Order: sequence, then C-alpha cells, then structure tokens
Amino acid sequence: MNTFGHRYTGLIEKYRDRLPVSESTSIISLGEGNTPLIKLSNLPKVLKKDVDIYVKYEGLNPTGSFKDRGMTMAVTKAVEAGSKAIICASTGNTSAAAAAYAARAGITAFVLIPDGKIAMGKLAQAMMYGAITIQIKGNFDDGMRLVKEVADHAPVTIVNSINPYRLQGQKTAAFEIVEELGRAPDYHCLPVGNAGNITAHWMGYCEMSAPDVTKVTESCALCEGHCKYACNIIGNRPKMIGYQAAGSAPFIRGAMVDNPETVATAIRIGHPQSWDRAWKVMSESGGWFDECSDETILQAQKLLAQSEGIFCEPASAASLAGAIRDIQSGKIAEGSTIVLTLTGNGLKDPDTAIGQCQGDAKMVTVGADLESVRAAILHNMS
Ligand code: AN7
Repeated sequence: MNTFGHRYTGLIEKYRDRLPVSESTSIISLGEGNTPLIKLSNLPKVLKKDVDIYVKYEGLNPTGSFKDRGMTMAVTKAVEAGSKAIICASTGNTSAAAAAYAARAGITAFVLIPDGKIAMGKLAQAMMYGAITIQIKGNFDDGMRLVKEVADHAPVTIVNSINPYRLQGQKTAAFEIVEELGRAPDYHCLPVGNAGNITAHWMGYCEMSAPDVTKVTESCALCEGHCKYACNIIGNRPKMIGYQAAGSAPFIRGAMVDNPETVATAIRIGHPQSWDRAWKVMSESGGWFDECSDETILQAQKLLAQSEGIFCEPASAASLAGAIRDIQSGKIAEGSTIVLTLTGNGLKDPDTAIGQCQGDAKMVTVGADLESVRAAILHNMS
C-alpha cells in the first residue's frame, strides 16, 4: 500500500475517538507519541534468563520525555476552555513540556522548580521555550502545594497530573504497546514519582482489555468515565511494577517522605499526587512497588547505554535496575514478556552522565599528532 502523503500529527489525532475531545477541538500538538518499542538483544544474554524485554523509549518525544503525551491533552483542553496561562510544579520534565506546549499555543507558562535540583537540560528547555521560571527554595512537594494554593487566587490552569487530561493523554502509551505486541506484556515496569504515569498506563491497558462498555465503567474507577470507548482488543493485562529511588520511596515506606533525596532528580518526590490511585493499580493488576538504590540506578543507566546503545535519564533507569533484580531473583518469571518505560532522554542530564563516566579508562587526552592517536587506538583495541 502506498502510504506517501500520510503525516503523523500526534496522539490526539490518532486516538481521537478514545480521548475527551470533540470534532471542533483545536489540537495543540508537536507530533508527540509514536515512540519506538525496542527489543533488547544483548542484556537478556548477560542476565542468562529466557525473557523478552522491550523498552518504550519515551525520551524520543518532542521535549524528550513522556510528559508530552499528557501535555498535548492538558494544553489543548486549557486553550479550549479559554485559559491564557498554565502553571505547574516540576522536577524538570513537566516544566519543559508545559513550556513547549504553551509556546506552541501562544499562552503563558509558569513553572515552579526546586532551586538547583533540576537537571541542566530541563532548565535550559524551560528557559528557552520562554516559560516564566520560578525557582523555589524548596522541593517539588513544596512547589506542588504552592501551585494548588495559587491557582485559587490567579487565572491559571494547573497542568500537573492532578489535571485529569494529563493521564488521558499518557494512557496512549499503553495503546501503542498493545498495537505493536499484538497483546499486553506480562509485566510493565515504570519509575514512580507522583505515580501518574503508572496509573495512566493501567487505564490504557484496562480500556483495551475491557470485555464490554458497561463492565469497565463499573470495574475501573480510575478512568473517570472515559472507558466508554473500551474496545476489547486484548484479553490480558500486565502486572504493573513501580520502582522508586530508595531515598524517595513513600510507596515502599507506606507513608509520605518529607525530605526526599536521590540522584534521579526527576523522581525526587516524597508526597505523590496519585497515591490512592496507584495503590488501586497494584491491587487490580497484581503488581508491586519496590525501591532501587542510586548506585544501582546509575549502573543500570550505563549498562543500557553501553550494551544496547540506548541513553535514558537516571530516573528512567530505575525501571531497568528494578527489573534486572526481579528477573534475576525469579520474581519476574522466565518466559515472560516485559516492557520497561524509559520515561526521559539521557541528554536531559548531561552532568550526571559525565560525572558517572569521568575517570573511565575510555576517555583519554592525547597530543594532536598521528602517533599519539594511533597509540590510543592500538592500546584500546579489544
Ligand atoms: C523522567 O517533571 O514529576 O510517577 O515534575 O520526569 O508519573 O510522576 C517527573 C516525573 C519518571 C515519574 N521519569 O512519573 C515532573 C515529574 C521521569 C520523570 C517520572 C518523572 P510519575
């Protein structure tokens, strides 16, 4: 079939009938979604386990993270409602996405970020896209509290994941995975901060597996009625597994964490906004939460880059760090199909990447002459 002339114009256009938009809604899009589902070929051999591992490389979205899926919906609906300004608190990626989609829509973005605690690439994005960037002397949770307070006193639309349109957009990642695999995976692993994304994925899988329209609306309170578009495409749903950084792991502690810390600044969140919903995801899917140390997160990030050529940011690598441990222990069974969401691009946080590789024997500095360069090559031939 000749597919010339078909231009991909973003996930709202593609999944229009399963999203809360109408014929007259004017869509604010940067061509988000449609990200690659890459099958890992080298890592399973290293693990010596018979598993199929796929990574959903969300770092290839327009602003480099999965947040674009939610932001195209949130900004589209904000503009439709006549809003002239949006606001969010962010550990970095939400602010980058909000800034870009606001620029696209011609409205103002206000972003509250923790002073000195967001990765350089994300700060560069918020500034470059022209968001009003408010650095607060506090963490994400402080920012979130302030955003909720100020939205009652100023004409701004909140575009954090407490805005229900965000999760509606993000559920489309599950649709894409099912389309490509022809079924849902057995396990789906994600890094967890506010737990919006793990909730959104579960909504997506539920909509695709719903036996019929009435049943799903009853059984899945998460979907807030949008399940009426359920289409019974698959029979199975995955176990959802959420990994947190050990220093920011309220779901593992079973209580909010007041001073979260982790090298994975994207998930440096102690008071998750989707707390109840994420627990419901776990009980419905039969999955679990677990934690990963900063050290194993960084090891997994490097391992993925060097064994598969895929560069994700530290927070994203939590899904791999946790999955490796659970595959090795047998908690994730052999013979399984596993999808890991790589939520953000490695280029977001160059400082952590360079810091981690500094001192590696692979980086040498030599004279600008043939003999020195030749010696460096011969010395490193394997
Ligand atoms: C790369 O940008 O919360 O569990 O303010 O950037 O849905 O919160 C980022 C979250 C995982 C966690 N990976 O997702 C923000 C923000 C990356 C992220 C998460 C985030 P949720």
